[in-house]
Amino acid sequence: MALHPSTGSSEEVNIIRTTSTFDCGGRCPLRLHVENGRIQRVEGDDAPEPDQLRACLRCRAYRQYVHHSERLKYPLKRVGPKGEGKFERISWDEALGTMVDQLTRVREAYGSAGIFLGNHFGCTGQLHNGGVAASRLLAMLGGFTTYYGNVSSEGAVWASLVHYGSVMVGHSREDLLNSKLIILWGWDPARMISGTNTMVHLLRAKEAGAGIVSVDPRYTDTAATLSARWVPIRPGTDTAMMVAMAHVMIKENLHDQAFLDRYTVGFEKFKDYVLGVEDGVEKNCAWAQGITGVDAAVIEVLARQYATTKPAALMDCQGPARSAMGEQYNRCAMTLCAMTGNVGRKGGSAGGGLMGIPIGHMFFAPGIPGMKNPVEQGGPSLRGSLDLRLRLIKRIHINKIWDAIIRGKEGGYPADIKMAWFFGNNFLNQLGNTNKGAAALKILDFLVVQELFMTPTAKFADLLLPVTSAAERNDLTRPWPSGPYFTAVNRALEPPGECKSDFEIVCALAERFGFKDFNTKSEEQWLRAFVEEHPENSRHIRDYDTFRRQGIQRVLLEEPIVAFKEQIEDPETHPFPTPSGKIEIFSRRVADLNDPRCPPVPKYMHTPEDPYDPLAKKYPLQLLTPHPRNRVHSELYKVEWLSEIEPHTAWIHPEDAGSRGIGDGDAIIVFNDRGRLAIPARITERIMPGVISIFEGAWYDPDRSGTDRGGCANVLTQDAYSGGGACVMNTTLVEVVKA
Ligand SMILES: Nc1nc2c(c(=O)[nH]1)N[C@H]1C(S)=C(S)[C@@H](COP(=O)(O)OP(=O)(O)OC[C@H]3O[C@@H](n4cnc5c(=O)[nH]c(N)nc54)[C@H](O)[C@@H]3O)O[C@H]1N2
Ligand SMILES: Nc1nc2c(c(=O)[nH]1)N[C@H]1C(S)=C(S)[C@@H](COP(=O)(O)OP(=O)(O)OC[C@H]3O[C@@H](n4cnc5c(=O)[nH]c(N)nc54)[C@H](O)[C@@H]3O)O[C@H]1N2
Ligand SMILES: [Mo]
Repeated sequence: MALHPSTGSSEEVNIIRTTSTFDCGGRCPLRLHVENGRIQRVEGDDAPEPDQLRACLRCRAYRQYVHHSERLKYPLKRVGPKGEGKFERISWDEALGTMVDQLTRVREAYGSAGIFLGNHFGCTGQLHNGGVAASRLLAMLGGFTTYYGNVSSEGAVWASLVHYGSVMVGHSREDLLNSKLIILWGWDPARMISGTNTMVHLLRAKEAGAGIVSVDPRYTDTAATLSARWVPIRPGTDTAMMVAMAHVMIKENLHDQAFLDRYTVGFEKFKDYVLGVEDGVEKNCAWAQGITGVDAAVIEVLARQYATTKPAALMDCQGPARSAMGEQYNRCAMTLCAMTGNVGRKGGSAGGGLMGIPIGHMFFAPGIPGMKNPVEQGGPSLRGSLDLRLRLIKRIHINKIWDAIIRGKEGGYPADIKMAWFFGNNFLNQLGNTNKGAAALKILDFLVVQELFMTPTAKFADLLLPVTSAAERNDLTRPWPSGPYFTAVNRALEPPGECKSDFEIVCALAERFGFKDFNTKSEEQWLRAFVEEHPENSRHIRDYDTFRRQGIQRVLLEEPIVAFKEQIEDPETHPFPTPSGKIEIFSRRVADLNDPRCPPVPKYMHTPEDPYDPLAKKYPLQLLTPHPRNRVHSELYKVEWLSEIEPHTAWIHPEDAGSRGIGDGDAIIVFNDRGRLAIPARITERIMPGVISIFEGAWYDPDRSGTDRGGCANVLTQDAYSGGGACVMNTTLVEVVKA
């Protein structure tokens, strides 16, 4: 209890320390001022400098989000055509009964593989996301089909596993202060956060004199804030530029041969590719200029600067990796990090795209341990192999869910899906090829969606169940891209209407099925157990009660966390967890895949819908779909303050607009063979010619003619994945006309 913050009167205000759980992964401490069951005010962290974790605009709008008038409050059943959004209120009793009936009907008529579980959990805490609980319940009922692959960064995960055998490739962010040169390669943390306070550390590094370069087709918010040198590059061609940088280093003998000899395998094979020994094509800067659109001289200067400035951090993020060239880009970046001897060194970087550190990251035991899924038993193992084909024998790639629903076993997928259960996602809006998604959802027998809002995906549900927001439950969460800290979610409000968490819904359903001891712990017992029973958590969180009360446990680091520090300092005792024990620039495991899309050393290759595809004659512009500043994907879309911040527009260069007679603010149609969307043009030199950019996450809203009036970028993107499994979101050709 405290004095009223604005009036100073003694009227009592309850201040709840908590955090949001949005999928930016930032996890900022919040203080919610609650009066009469409503959040009146949101304040951020009050820790003194330099530890203060600064919340951004999205959490500042938390009140409008949580109390939004369009929150779903009651279970609903569909009464209009699929996709139209006409529903009728029903009771929880009827809702759970319907679910039991449908799960039973589908299992009996088609077998358990006909049930598809599509849960996503980026936007939730650890317990209440219910994903593990739902898997367990369905497994107890005979099994289910699900998806494989991380939509964010599967290419980067694959690449890091190839090179390092580990996905823990990040440094704690304060280590940026030790860098003399920071290359933001497709990295825009001013917008996508990448760990709360990453921008603070970048600003400090800049003030301390670090050189900052941004390689991106857009002049990003981060580049603008740091007045970074901008190297615009054609999307999807980064690997060619990196290969040419390697060429400069090799030719001028700037690479760290001693480092390569000691810590890596296969550099000679990569060198043969770079110098053209392998294929007669020397990958010099002129070669790269022709592909990337970056002047040969610019590439040369950056190569020299990166090779001679020590230490230097090459920060290759995931945007360019969410593409048809996904893993090659991250593999090539890691190769450059090794060539310059920056791996495992303070102020350096290991590359690999993921940037995560182990503290606060992933040591929460899941809510109710899972059990084996009978549908996936037998045959090759899902884990451990770099061969996606093995995994796809049993699972559906996340970007192929729509295709699998439409084509089923005849199309080579593991199951004929009849019923789907979606929660914690807005997949129709967020996966590639939204129009195909709408067609797929229409042919399902039955779709259950658990949601806070009537999203484009929710409109296709037969049964729509209302869920609580993080302000209405207790949970634990984690800052996923960096830390080092742990956060707790503390319940500030009563759930509105009849909302339940996903976890509570699964438990209620289990009870209906007669599984009496499905859940044996209370919420409080679970959360305490997560902290106290896992040694990696209890090592840092000494006192559970204090942690919960304060909402945060900071971890004081005596030294910055540096990925692979031990492997570099003492390679004999600490080999890399790869088959060779070294960094694998050449990978035997990849060579054995015999997959032309996965060469054993990183390479630049042509892909469908790159700028050299003949399709570019018809669709000459490359589409980028970065993450929006004012939303987290499609979440927060309804929050008025946030839509005001940045109207939804397509960035287009003056030359491309001019040649099409488009003026600033004009309505345009962006289209290709997969879809059409309407959106206002924003003419800006912050994007390079030949490229257009539409922030992902705007809600799909097709009109009768099929043109999406909402401006959902995924009506244009492909439902494809790269050789390493990356979702191909940023490899899309389009054309634009004035509406
Ligand atoms: N074109 C393009 N598409 C992209 C990307 C891109 O770069 N370009 N990026 C991709 C990436 S990296 C990601 S991670 C995905 C994200 O894909 P999604 O996870 O599908 O996207 P979100 O918009 O975050 O959807 C989360 C939904 O869950 C709801 N929600 C929030 N909390 C809860 C809860 O506790 N329970 C339930 N049941 N629901 C809840 C929210 O209201 C929201 O509608 O998008 C991908 N899509
Ligand atoms: N505000 C906000 N923050 C978020 C999210 C959000 O939706 N909103 N989503 C969160 C999630 S789930 C994730 S996975 C991360 C995603 O984080 P990222 O994947 O890093 O984010 P993106 O915006 O997709 O891409 C980053 C940059 O890459 C550039 N880029 C795209 N293609 C290319 C290319 O081919 N070459 C080069 N050089 N640059 C390219 C884009 O212009 C953009 O500036 O962000 C997280 N943070
Ligand atoms: Mo993501």
